Amino acid sequence: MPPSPIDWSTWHGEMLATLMFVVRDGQVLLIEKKRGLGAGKINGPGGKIELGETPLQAAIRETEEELCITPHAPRKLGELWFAMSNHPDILCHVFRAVTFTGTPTETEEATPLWAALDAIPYQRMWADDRHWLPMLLSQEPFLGRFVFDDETMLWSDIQPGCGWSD
Ligand code: 8DG
Repeated sequence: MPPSPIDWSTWHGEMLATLMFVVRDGQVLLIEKKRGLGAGKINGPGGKIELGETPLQAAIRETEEELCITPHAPRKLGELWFAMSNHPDILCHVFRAVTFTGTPTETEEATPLWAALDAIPYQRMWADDRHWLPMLLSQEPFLGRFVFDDETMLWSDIQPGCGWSD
């Protein structure tokens, strides 16, 4: 990978967002996203952090809104820093949970989809996901930084994280 086109020391996320991955019985709960950034792709539930919310609160709310389930005791395992060409830059907090209440249900925003941990549909996901989702699934903290031109990943770097607080 060439040197970063971005000076990350002065970078900041203009939009703050979350992702939530529920892992149970050898499967991970994903969504087919129906609208917003990344519509048509497969992802974890998530979205923008609203004013006054913590990342953890936002991650739980978005999962409730998109899938009608409440994840329990999610643990933050990563941050994703996205420098984007055609969208405000995004700082995304990534959580993992192993229990939840409710039944994953299709909503206007998302269709639920359980994927086996050895058959994750990376070809239908954002290009960076194959680089960090395995770390999240095996509970290794990470910091991923990415430069995108539209939906093309131009640069990427993943570092092991030092452990995150929520
Ligand atoms: P909402 O807050 O109104 O529910 O949704 P929104 O305004 O449509 O926000 P959003 O489009 O859902 O926010 C973008 C979501 O996509 C957010 O959860 C972060 C996530 N996301 C990116 N880039 C990437 C990526 O490269 N990989 C993955 N897995 N997720 C990404 O923005």
